[in-house]
Amino acid sequence: MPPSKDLHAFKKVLSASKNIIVVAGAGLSAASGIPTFRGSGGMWRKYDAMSLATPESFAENPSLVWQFYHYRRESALKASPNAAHVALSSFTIPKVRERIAPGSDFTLITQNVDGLSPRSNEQVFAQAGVTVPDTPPYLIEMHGRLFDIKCTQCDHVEFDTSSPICEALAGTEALVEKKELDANIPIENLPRCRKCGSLARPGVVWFGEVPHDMPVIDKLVEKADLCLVIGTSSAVYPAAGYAAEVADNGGTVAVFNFERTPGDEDVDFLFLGGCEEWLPKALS
Ligand code: BJW
Ligand code: ZN
Repeated sequence: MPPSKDLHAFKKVLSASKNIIVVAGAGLSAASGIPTFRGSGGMWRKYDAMSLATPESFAENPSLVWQFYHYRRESALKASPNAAHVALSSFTIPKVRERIAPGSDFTLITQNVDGLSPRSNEQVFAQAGVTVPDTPPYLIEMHGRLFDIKCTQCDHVEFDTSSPICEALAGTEALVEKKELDANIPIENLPRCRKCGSLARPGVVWFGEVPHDMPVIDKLVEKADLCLVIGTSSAVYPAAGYAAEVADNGGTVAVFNFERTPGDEDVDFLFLGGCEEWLPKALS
């Protein structure tokens, strides 16, 4: 049977679900003006992922990789959460969720590193005047954060939203836009660890590295009876495998995406279009 696009039927399933997870990707932030990775307009069309998003590429050319991430940091700082982030933040608040899916737990597992989900949470929770309990975790940034600066030697991590992150990178975002990355910034002028002075790197998870909070995520996926897959091409593992695992365990899967993605023919619900349009309707 093809996936249903019946929002009313989805809301009925949502209201009866107890362990709800969202697996989100770059499409969640697309309406905030942050480019996705794959597909038309995606960053990996313009840049080679393997020469920017691997530990090996950083070891070979930290200047080039830092320019790319400085550009990404500056874009994220200028962006604001969109209606999809806000709908998810609102759904995170227990007293809001109680009206929609009584007695349920909820966790947003995002692959995004742009900080828009935590910023949206801060704003929405403050506006509602609530503190949300930490158990279960309500937000997991499994691919790290653009604003974490991580030491290559002592592993010290510091959250730093300075703009620019260091003087040598100031203004180089224009070069990235023109695809004229300049690989010649001396290593001593790149971001350094505040603790030991060694070269620091962006605190994101590159290909070949283990995503954050894996044991916690594994338990959440195992328990989930509803999985919403939002704005991800489902091309990168382990996140790409979560929906199938929930389905194998008898749970329901709903995909929200602009376009068709691998495996979506087997899901229960498929809502094609912008998640910033769908989520405010689906989660209220
Ligand atoms: C909209 C929209 C709108 C647009 N509304 N929708 C086979 C099995 C298992 C693993 C592997 C395997 N083969 C290879 C691997 C390893 C590798 C991998 O998956 N490679 C693939 C290429 C095959 N994975 C890893 O290396 C991971 N680590 C790992 O596996 O460790 C081993 C281990 C795991 C667990 C336990 C123990 C050990 C690490 C992966 C790290 C990925 N890093 C990046 C860069 C992060 C830093 C940065 O941001 O620069 O993460 S790559 C990039 O892709 C980024 C993203 O988080 C990730 C996913 O992309 P996403 O979010 O799906 O974006 P897009 O652009 O692909 O899709 C956007 C979607 O939105 C599209 O579908 C649009 O249609 C849609 N859209 N507008 C709704 N308005
Ligand atoms: Zn250090």
